[in-house]
Amino acid sequence: MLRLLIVTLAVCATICAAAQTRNSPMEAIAHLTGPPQSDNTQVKGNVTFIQNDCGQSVHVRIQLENVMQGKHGFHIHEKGDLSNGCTSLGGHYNPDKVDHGAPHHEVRHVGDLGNIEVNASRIIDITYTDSVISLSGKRTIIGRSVVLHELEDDLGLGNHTDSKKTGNAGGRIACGVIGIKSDVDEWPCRGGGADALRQSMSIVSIVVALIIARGL
Ligand SMILES: [Cu+2]
Ligand SMILES: [Zn+2]
Repeated sequence: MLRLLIVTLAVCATICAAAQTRNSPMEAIAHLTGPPQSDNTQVKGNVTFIQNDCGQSVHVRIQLENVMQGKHGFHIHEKGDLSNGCTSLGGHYNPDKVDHGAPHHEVRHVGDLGNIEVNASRIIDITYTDSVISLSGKRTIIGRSVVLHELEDDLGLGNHTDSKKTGNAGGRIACGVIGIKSDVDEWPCRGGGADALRQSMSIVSIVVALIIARGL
């Protein structure tokens, strides 16, 4: 009887843990536009973000047109305030208050997504993955912004005084606020630490139940 109870407990704990795993990805989108350029065209397009589960890497798809050929700094900025166009979006999203860097550097702003390189077609459609930004948890990028710069980001390796702050990437040629794209009623993992604690408690209860069951 006791054994049956413990097995039931183990099964329940497994289901509880499984119930916390999402099976539909979280998606966000920023629609980018910018001021008229020297040839009167305007950069426009979308940047979409997909995260399959809380704490996992984010897939970033960048689809833009009318971008001048060459390399352009590409960042997440801290604010979602478009009241004064791209200029009111604040600096790079940098909750750790560290130096600017490259996406693959140990030390970088959360918002440092490096450069995108555009060819003569002036159109870009690329997808890559970043393991530092997140759509969920305490440091979600939802409500913040995407900024595309005029110049190449020197990734914190240049001699300019702004190198360790902004990568000296020049003006802002396009921007957009990151909003929710998924069909979700409640955004998951907002609790951050609390969610992680609940998840680890479920795992602990499974392990304890299995140890007791084996002992009987
Ligand atoms: Cu920037
Ligand atoms: Zn930065």
